[in-house]
Amino acid sequence: MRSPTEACQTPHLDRVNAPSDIKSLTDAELSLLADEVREEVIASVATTGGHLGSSLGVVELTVALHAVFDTPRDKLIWDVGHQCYPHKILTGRRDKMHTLRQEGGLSGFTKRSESEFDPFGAAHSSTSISAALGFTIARDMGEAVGDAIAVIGDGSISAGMAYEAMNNAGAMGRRMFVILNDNEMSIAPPVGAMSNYMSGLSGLKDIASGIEAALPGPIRDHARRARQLVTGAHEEQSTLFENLGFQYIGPIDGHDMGQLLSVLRAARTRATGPVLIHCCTTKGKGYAPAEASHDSYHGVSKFDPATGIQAKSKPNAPSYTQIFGEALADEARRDPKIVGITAAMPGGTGLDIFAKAHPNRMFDVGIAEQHGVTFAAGVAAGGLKPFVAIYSSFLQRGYDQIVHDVALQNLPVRFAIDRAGLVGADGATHAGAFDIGYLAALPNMVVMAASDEAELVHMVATAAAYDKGPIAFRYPRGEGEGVMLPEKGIPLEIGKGIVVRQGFDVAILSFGAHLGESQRAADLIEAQGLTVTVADARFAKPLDKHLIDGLARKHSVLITVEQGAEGGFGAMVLHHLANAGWLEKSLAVRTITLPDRFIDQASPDAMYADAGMTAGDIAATALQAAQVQRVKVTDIR
Ligand SMILES: Cc1ncc(C[n+]2csc(CCOP(=O)(O)OP(=O)(O)O)c2C)c(N)n1
Repeated sequence: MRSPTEACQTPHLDRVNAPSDIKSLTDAELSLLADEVREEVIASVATTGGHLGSSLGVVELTVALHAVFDTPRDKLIWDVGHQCYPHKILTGRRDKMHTLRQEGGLSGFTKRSESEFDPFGAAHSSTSISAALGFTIARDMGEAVGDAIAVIGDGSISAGMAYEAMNNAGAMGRRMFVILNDNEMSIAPPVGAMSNYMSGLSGLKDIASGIEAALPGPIRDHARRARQLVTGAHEEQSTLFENLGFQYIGPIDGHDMGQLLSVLRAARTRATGPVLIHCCTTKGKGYAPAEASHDSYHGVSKFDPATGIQAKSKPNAPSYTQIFGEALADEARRDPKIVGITAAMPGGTGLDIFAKAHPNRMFDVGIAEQHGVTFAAGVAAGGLKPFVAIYSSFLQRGYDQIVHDVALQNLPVRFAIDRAGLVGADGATHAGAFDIGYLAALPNMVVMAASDEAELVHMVATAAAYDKGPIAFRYPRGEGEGVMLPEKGIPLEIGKGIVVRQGFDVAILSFGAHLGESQRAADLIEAQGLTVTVADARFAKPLDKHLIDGLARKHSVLITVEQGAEGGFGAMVLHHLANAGWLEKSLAVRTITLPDRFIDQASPDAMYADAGMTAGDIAATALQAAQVQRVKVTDIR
């Protein structure tokens, strides 16, 4: 297999098949290795797309960590894992980098099943310190584990979980390492008091006393001078991290191989308790288009390495995300009580559009979904109308807050749930699979799903108008169906679905954005001589029992369809059918859901095919249920 940079000279990288090979390089050669790794990252992400900026920022750090620590015995844990491309290149996956984020290829994050050098999988942020502490305990209780090193960004360390872990680790006092990768960026510019605090730290404190003696003089002196110049702070002034029980080392220049190696070697030799090394880096380092870009090329599509220009496919229709942002901004023009809340994802959720129109009514809480949900509960209790826009998979973080702070108190928080269903290249960690089930289980909650972008506009209006309690609406990643958009959203009747196609034999009851696929399935079924009713349920809670009873009464087959896991909409419908006595009659019922397994990355279409949710799959299921034996399932698929 031709490596993407075969044309470039990579003499040092060519010698590295595993981190053990790095140990034989001199310090000067390690710098050259880092340069080659950087070129390799640029060349390979140019062909696949991915998290470029974050990976470029940690090239030197990755080389230095592998040079000093003894992986895989030592456990190197990358928070989020989106910056791990240099790590993948150095840990035996170089020749597979061209498959990154593609079907059957390397994951875009760390993944235990992919490599022994990925001791802990990730993709959701702020888990690394907890996991590292867990490995530390395993080591101290005699397992074959070395040191644990968590590498966490300044954005990710803003989340509560990171502080829960440091609180615990600091009190335990066991030897472990946290590398704070401070590039002063999250996806968007980081927000919050902690972010300000860390910026202030640049220069505040120098080398922790136990380790100081092991460092070369110039580094010690440089840090001390920086501290005094910048802050005038006293020698004995402590950082927050020290108050939490960590030895604080830094700040150091995360692109200076000499500094990195000295500090890491000293820390590894001397540390007796938890150590935090504050490492300053530049997101997108070493690639001019990334360094110059407003988002440091956090996530890119394929691009031309010479110019940095990304290949953007021309969308046929605006994205659901954009439609949501515009619809909410429009509602908010008429309703001054509406506010928007995001957890560090203003661009990803479309709330940047809302913020442009209503800058004082948008709140970015940082990567803090739990806090964001309870904050919204407070905002609602205070009399406003909060719209919390969070991806389905990240909302999982805020679940107890949804139960305890929102649903139990019946507070009218509006949940805009983006990235519902399978999402493509980000894979299983980002799949919006569970929200229907986990929300529909809750008393007081209203749960809607948009079947197209016009429905989304109406659901935004419905949520704005609905004040009786919490309400959620889900919609998928990517572009809409291309339907005409209404001038203005009209609130839907709560708990009412609609029939969009009338037949007599088979009924397909779709919840959400698989309505188009359901229609295509109906075409396939009708080609076999049966007629099909297709209904858009709109609501998983409250269920439109009248609609369901009507479908059950008039058809011999009822199929539910949803872009979510078992235990969601289909389960809600089955509860009703069972309790209403329909299952004792001659009705064949089937539920089309995501299967009970995690689905690896591919294109969304390929992932839905893997899930058994294509129009052909739905039609085959319906025909089998209708006992149309003459049709072979394989024919129709
Ligand atoms: C729980 C959770 N919420 C949101 C995200 C989306 N997300 C991915 S990376 C990122 C920013 C991380 O910033 P930082 O830790 O500073 O790393 P950098 O990309 O700057 O290197 C965010 C918000 C996530 N992965 N997990």
